Amino acid sequence: MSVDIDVQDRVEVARPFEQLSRDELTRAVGLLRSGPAAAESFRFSSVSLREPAKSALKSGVFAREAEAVLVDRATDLAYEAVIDLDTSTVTKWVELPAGTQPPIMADEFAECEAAVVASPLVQEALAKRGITDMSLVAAEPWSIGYWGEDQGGKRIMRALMFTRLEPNDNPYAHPMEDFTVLVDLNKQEVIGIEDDGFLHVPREKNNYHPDFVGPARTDIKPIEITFPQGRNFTVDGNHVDWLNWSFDIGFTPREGLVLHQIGFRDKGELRPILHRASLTEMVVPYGPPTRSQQQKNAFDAGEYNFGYMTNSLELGCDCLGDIQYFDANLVDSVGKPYTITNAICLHEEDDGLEWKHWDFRTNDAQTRRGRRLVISFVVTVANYEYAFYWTLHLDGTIQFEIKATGILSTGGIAPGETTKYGQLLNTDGLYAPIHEHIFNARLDWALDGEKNSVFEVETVAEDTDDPLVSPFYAKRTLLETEKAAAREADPLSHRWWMVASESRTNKVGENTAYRLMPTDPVLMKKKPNNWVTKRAQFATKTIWVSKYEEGERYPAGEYPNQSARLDSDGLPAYVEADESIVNEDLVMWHSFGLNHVVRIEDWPVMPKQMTGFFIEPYGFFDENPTLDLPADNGNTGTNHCSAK
Ligand code: ABN
Ligand code: CU
Repeated sequence: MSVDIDVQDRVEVARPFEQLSRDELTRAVGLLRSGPAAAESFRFSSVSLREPAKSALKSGVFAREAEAVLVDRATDLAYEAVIDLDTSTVTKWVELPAGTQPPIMADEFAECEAAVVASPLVQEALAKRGITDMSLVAAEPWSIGYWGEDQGGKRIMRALMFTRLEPNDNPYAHPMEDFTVLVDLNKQEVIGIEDDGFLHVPREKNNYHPDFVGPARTDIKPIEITFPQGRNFTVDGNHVDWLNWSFDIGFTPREGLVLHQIGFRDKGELRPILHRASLTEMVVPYGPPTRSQQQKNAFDAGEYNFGYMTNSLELGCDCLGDIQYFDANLVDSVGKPYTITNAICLHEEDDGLEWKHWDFRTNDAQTRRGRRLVISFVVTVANYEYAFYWTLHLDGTIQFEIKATGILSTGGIAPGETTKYGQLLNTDGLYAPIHEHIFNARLDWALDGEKNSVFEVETVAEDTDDPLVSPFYAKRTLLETEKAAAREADPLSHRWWMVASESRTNKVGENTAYRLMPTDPVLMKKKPNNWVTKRAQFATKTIWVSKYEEGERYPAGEYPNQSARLDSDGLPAYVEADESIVNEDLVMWHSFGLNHVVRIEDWPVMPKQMTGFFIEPYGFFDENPTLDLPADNGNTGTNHCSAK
């Protein structure tokens, strides 16, 4: 089904990246239901805004479109659709190759768990472990990945098994090691039990909940953050202006929060920095050699859709201060729109010291405090929470930070044994396996214009035998092609990457630039021939740079779920043509994260572990752009930070 539409029919939409309203979602689903997806067997993996192409954005005229991904449970086939909301037409309806598995739907999680606990085979295996109360059993559906064997087009998950000792007990304290259950999601039935016969289930209670840990301390006094003269930011729909910064907020089922058209107002001129910035993927490989630990690997964005796992945030809990929230509109698997209220939190914070100098000769001290704007959201992926923070600083720095918290994914060993592959959590055979969280952020640059180039910069010493003179300098290497730009970090040479404009120079004649500082450069620890590594090629390099192509959106490809090899999609495919990236429209992909060598302190709930990166101006401005900060820090007239 394809319809030609005259471009003149288009209405100009003021906000190109504003997510679909519930009404628009209802219309998109309705058009599919009254068209190609009429059969009840169709499930909606996602329906969301189809972002206008860059070419259309430039013309200022673009359609309001929805894109949808569906699964037909009757045939195991998946479909992609595009719906033109201006003309109320389904303009694309494409059957995907057999075996393509769209991300797991939130409803499938619950359906999978229900099928597992209802299975007599499972109940029999549980009885061998002394577990008979099914209401206490927790089956946790994990993507099955790919291990060299095709699943014949079936949509399958593997449930890890846990139990609770009472209804609000922590199931992760009671894992059943090497006992897993395979479920056909489209048929909602158990198709296999993998029971390696390890029967010990750790039974010590370990819980973080106040019902278990007892009274909270009472010695903490309140903190309040107020803006007595009003906020420093303004919000118009999904557009935000804050001091020098300007950007649009978007939200997709796959990525959750997306920032669009990030620019900095420099002496009155709005200068573009990033066309689009988002966290696009994460993979979690596990270290222990046992079957069920090796089988664990999750592409949390591509297989589960971060947007669907987004929390509704609470004032004073997730964010503190004068908060602006944004809701997220999604559809459930039968296409019914729903809203996650307060899905995104935006607020301003004090940023500590911005700069200072005390002139000891004159006894003049100048001190300026910084501010930062934080735009955040939090997802829960079964056991884990990830809180994602984009932070804009007054000096032009953009920081991305992730707090990993929640509950460890645990394993069981025989009581009294130890393992080098993880951290014992108690003496009843409970341990937490070593694993990695390797994230990938997609940075679609527009630095002072569409055309940019990338340089690698390292601090190098010149060869010399002279004990008195040993020069060193920052060496720049232009990365000329896509393959040459797949690079690893080297913290000892202080290696980082600089994105330079090709159309603008600063006051000393250098091309204006920003730099990516890879502060947490972990890479895939599994060997190259392992299936997880093959499927998560993005996690084998710290940065990748691809020439912008519409549709190149996700580092592990459009459909990583159950996908065999992802080198036909995702980053390996995006750079395969090895195109020139000099003076081009560029996308940078940064892999970073945590090697989670678990601590006993990470249990029973993990105090935040941080990871992230910075992008900083590097010759973008002609001088420190915060010289104009007031010495009174906004408290009119006090000037108390300018003192003799
Ligand atoms: N947090 C790991 C995970 C991912 C997907 C499903 C279950 C658990
Ligand atoms: Cu972890």
